[in-house]
Amino acid sequence: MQSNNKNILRAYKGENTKSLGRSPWWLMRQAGRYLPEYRELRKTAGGFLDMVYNPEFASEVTLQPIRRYGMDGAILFSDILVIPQALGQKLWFETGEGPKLEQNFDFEKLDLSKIDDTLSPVYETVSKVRQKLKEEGFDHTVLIGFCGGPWTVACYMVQGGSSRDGFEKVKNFAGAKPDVFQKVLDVVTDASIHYLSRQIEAGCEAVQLFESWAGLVEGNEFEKFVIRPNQKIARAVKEKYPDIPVIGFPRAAVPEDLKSYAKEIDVNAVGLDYDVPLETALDIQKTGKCIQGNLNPDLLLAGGEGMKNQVREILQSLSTGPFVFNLGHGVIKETPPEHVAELANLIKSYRS
Ligand code: 1CP
Repeated sequence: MQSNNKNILRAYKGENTKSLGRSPWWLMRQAGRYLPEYRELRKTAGGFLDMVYNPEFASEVTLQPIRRYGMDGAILFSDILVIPQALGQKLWFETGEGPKLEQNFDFEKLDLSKIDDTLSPVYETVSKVRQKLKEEGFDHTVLIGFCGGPWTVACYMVQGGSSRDGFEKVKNFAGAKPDVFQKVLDVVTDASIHYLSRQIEAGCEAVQLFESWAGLVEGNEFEKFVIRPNQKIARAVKEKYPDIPVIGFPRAAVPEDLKSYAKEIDVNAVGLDYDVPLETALDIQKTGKCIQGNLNPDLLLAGGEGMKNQVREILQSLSTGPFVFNLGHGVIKETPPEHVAELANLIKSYRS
């Protein structure tokens, strides 16, 4: 099968679910700790980053959910924070605490020239995943590459890790040192363009920009910190690889900002979180863009009738236009794998 005939790519490019038979689907964080086989492999690999930079382990983990559930999209196993690490800021993961990045790093030292020294194992993972998908007969499954949105990546870089207070420190930093903050955004943007290009050259068939903290800014700041850098990345990718769909996921953006994001940025698809009002989703879909989303991960965790009802509601409302089923955010690690199996059956048996 020609890769550009795969249904999920047709949906990203604007075809209606009706002409595809059923909605294509995949789940953010589908490769991860809710799967026993992931936890098993993780024990052998050592740390999370040891897994990311080992193409054999990372390709296996990417394939694990596909072997169980046959999603239409396989998300590359990596992390958005490999970019700051490749640019020279130290990165590590502390058990139970999540990511940590070197504090008081001198952002003048960010160095774009050697990022592939760190990132080349990720490109090798991409080739391995494509090869395994082919060998194992997953002809309908596309490999989706990704990077973080520059605003989200910069939040972690300035904060030095996760935040419990909505990255207050980052907002203060951006206000006190606007030039330095802009430089961080610019370097991360350029690194992301390079990183996505290399992922595509190694075999990724679509790419997603994870702008998970988009909702922390609004209006002018949203324009400056989220729209502009995302637009620069989307445009550069489209210019070089016009056939590769670009998906933007500006999580928790307010409806007005979300609509501007969809209108101003050259993305094929917009990922929605579970709080987005249906009218906003339909307004965006009417402009010809594909919508991706947006089951609440808490409902997948709980399973049962609550999940079934919301899945049907989403499929009914959104599968009249170009649509790819996903969650509104990542799979929660306590989610029973059987609930994902049930979700797969619901999506595969639903006809719009
Ligand atoms: O095994 C473990 O303990 C590590 C948990 C883990 C995993 C499975 C982390 C640490 N990253 C990942 C993989 C990952 N991260 C993928 C590929 C696999 C898949 O999706 O199935 C992707 C696309 C990401 C993207 C990512 N990393 C985002 C954007 C999406 C989102 O969740 O909002 C963000 C914000 C990160 C940072 C990060 N990395 C890891 C954690 C726990 C976090 C979040 C920290 C926080 O909550 O602030």
